[in-house]
This record gives sequence, C-alpha cells and structure tokens, in this order.
Amino acid sequence: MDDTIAAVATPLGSGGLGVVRLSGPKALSIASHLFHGSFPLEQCPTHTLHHGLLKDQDDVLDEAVAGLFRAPRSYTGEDVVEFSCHGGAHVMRRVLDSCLRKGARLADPGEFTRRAFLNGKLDLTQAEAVGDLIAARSDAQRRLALQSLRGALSHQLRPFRERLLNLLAHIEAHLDFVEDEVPDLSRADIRKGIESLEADLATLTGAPGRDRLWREGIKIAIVGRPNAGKSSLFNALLNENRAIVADVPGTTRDTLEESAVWEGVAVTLVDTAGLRQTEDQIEREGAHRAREALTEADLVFLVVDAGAGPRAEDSAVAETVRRRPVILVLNKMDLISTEVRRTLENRWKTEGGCSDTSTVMVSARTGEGLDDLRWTALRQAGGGQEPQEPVQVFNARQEQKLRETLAALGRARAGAGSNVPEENLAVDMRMALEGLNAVTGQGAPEEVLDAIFARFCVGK
Ligand SMILES: Nc1nc2c(ncn2[C@@H]2O[C@H](COP(=O)(O)OP(=O)(O)OP(=O)(O)O)[C@@H](O)[C@H]2O)c(=O)[nH]1
Ligand SMILES: [Mg+2]
Repeated sequence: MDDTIAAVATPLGSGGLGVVRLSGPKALSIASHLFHGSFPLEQCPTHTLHHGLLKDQDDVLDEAVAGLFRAPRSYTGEDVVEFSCHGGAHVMRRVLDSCLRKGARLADPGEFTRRAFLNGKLDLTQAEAVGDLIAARSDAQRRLALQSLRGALSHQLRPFRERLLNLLAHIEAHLDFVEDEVPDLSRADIRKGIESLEADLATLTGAPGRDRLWREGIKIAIVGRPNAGKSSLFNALLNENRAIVADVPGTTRDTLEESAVWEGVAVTLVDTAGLRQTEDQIEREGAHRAREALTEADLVFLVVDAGAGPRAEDSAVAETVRRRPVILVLNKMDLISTEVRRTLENRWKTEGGCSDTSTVMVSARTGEGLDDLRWTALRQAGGGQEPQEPVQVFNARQEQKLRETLAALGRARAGAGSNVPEENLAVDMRMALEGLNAVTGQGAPEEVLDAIFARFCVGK
C-alpha cells in the first residue's frame, strides 16, 4: 500500500469532537504540513499526543490534538495520524480537504480495517468483528463482536487446523512413499482421525443458524387487517407512543421501523398498513409495502381483533403469510369474556386458516400477554429453544466456510474407509484446509475482501 489515505472517522454532523484519520507512508509528512504544534510532528515519538493549530496556508482551520502512531504499532500497521478536531461538519470537511490537497487519497469504505488485515494486524474474523461491534445494538451483540475482535474465533479454529495439517501430512507421506520413510499411521488410523476431527468441528459449528439471532438480531413484521390494533401493539411492545393509533381503519399508510432489545436480543419491529381490498391508491401502496416488509422479516406477528371473529378476509391475510414463520396474535383480549376465551383460539385456528400457527392472546391496551408474546417470538426465532446467549457465533460467511470444510472432511472420511486412492483423499483434505483458512481469511481473493469491506462505512 504505497499511497496514503484519509477520511473522517467520526459520524458527520455536530459533536464535541470529530476525528480525521490519515494512514500510509506519507501520513506524517502530510500531517506536519498542516499541523503546527510545539515540536515538528515528524520528529516526535510514536504513541504521543500533541496540541496545536491546523492550518491551510495562513488560514487557521482549527485548534486540535494530533495523535501519532508509527508503523507497525498502529491500527493499520502503517504510520497513522489522527486529528481530534472540534466536531463540526464544516471543520471536518476543511481539514479532510487539506489532507487530500497535500497528497492523501480519500479512503474507500472499510479501507483502514482492510489495511490492518492486509498488514496482518487482524485476521478476517477480527476485521468482520470491527464492523459488528460498531453496528451492535444489544449487550449480546457487543459481547460477541468484542470476543471475535479479540481473536476468540480464530483461536478456537487453530487446533483444528493443526490436526488437519497433521493428517494431511500423513496422507501425503503415503503419496511420496519411499522405502526408508514408512508412514506411521495406517489407513484405519487416518480414517479415525478424520472422523473425530469432523465430529469436533461439527460440534463447534453448531446447528445451522441456531445462534444467529444473537448476532444479527431479528426483524418482526406486524401485519393484519385494518383496525386489528397493529399500531397499538407496536407502541405497547416499544413502550412508547410511536405510531398513530385511531379508530379509523386504514390509519397506518407507510411502514414504520423501530428497534428494541428483548432478553438481550436486538429486535427490529415493523408496523405496517392494514391489508384489505381497496381502491384507495395510497392504501394500496401501503399494502404493497406491508407485503415487502413481510418478505424481509424473520418472523411475522399476524394480528387479529379477537372479538371480531374470523372472517373470509382473515383467511386471505393468513394466506399471504402462509409460508412465513408466523405467530397468530389475538388482540383486544380485554374485551373478551372468560367463557369465550376458551373457544376463541380454536375458532381462529380452524376458521381463520391458521391451523398450525402458535397463538398468543394479548391486549395492546392493558399490556396483558405481551411478555408471553416476546418469549414466544424469541423461542420461535431461536429454533424452538429457550433463548440463551451463546459463547460465540460464526457469521453467515464463516458458517458457510465451516460447512464446506465439514463436507470435504465427510468425503475424505468416506474415501478413507474405502479403496479411494490417496491422491483423492489428499484433494478432499486440502479442500477442507482451504475452507478453514477462508474463515480467517488466509488466501482470500480480492472479490471476497471487496464484498466484506464494502459493508463498512468510510473512515473505519
Ligand atoms: N379495547 C382494545 N382496543 C384496542 C386494542 N388495541 C387496539 N385497540 C383499538 O383499536 C383501534 C385500532 O387500533 P390501531 O392500533 O390503530 O389499529 P391498526 O391495526 O394499526 O389499524 P390500521 O393502521 O388502520 O391498519 C383503536 O381505536 C385502538 O384504540 C386492545 O388491545 N384493546
Ligand atoms: Mg396502524
């Protein structure tokens, strides 16, 4: 990386402080052109802070603190200078502009972290964790991200990689067999070795997606007919008066999104427009958006006005959510007498077209049943188990690579148990090794890195 990059590292807008970051071989010389403190920056030792003026020619841009980190002991592994300025958008823009005019290039999204990865300061699981930590909305997400940032995932994979390399070495020893180098592992031993490696790795990987709700959170769409009480439920679950509630069907026209944390899981709730046949153009657009929200959601709350009893329209709405994970929410239970309660669930299930859906009775007005609804949602999203924060979670990319590794190990194990030639065994074992390496990013192709870092924002 022979060029020097610069970017604003703090969010644009007003704040007490705003940071402009420079990284690369010219970071120090560019910074010393702009920064005027008690000592010339270029002669200052690493890991020091300096107070001074940032100037563009004779124009004083700001009074700032410069942080100096010399290669290789910096975030990126290169020379890094960070200017902590007064955090106004205009100040930031001027300081950044001056850096660019002195020869820096505007950093791409995630480029600081990408350089850290390329310079060996972080592996890929750690680089991904930087993005996750910044995006964390719950304590669980923060803990999991911080753990992988500190190398927990790569640390756990290391012994697996060593076992794999060891087995591969024995298989390859069979291959270039020479008289005096008799390999010490029999074919049966190799098969056993692969088998136990496969089993241990499968345990580590866990069930597909089981723990994903902790890492990624869940998105829940609240849908149903107009006036069922969707917006009331949305507000009640958020504990705030966010959406407009009214006795008029068709109150909500647009989709509304808000975040919450339930038992440590980050939840995004989406309130939607009521679904019904209508000629009203705005309402139809609302219904269209509701259907879109439905397809993006991990879980759907199908809300009905329990006392109104199932009607043909309800089956139609139930039909739209048919192939989605759904919870049937019987709302307005405060209006229901005890006798009717008992038969109500069955009636909705049979006549409302929701026969195998789990059902929760609530009242958005009194708050009855809301805890039950939250727990049912978490249990359903967590594959039927009580939500329990996992020790570590692989993200979708890492999990995919681990599954490829497991598949290759499975082929190798089967091959080792039959008459498959050693060459073929070695091919499968090498594929398994590549899969493991890909998790931590060893030998990751440019396109993979592009895809990962494109999700970062500029300045990370
Ligand atoms: N008694 C009672 N009334 C409720 C309850 N939930 C909602 N309502 C009332 O039902 C009416 C409709 O509520 P909304 O929350 O606006 O319904 P909605 O499903 O969002 O309606 P649209 O946005 O028109 O699709 C309002 O008058 C609410 O006060 C409840 O649990 N009990
Ligand atoms: Mg509404």
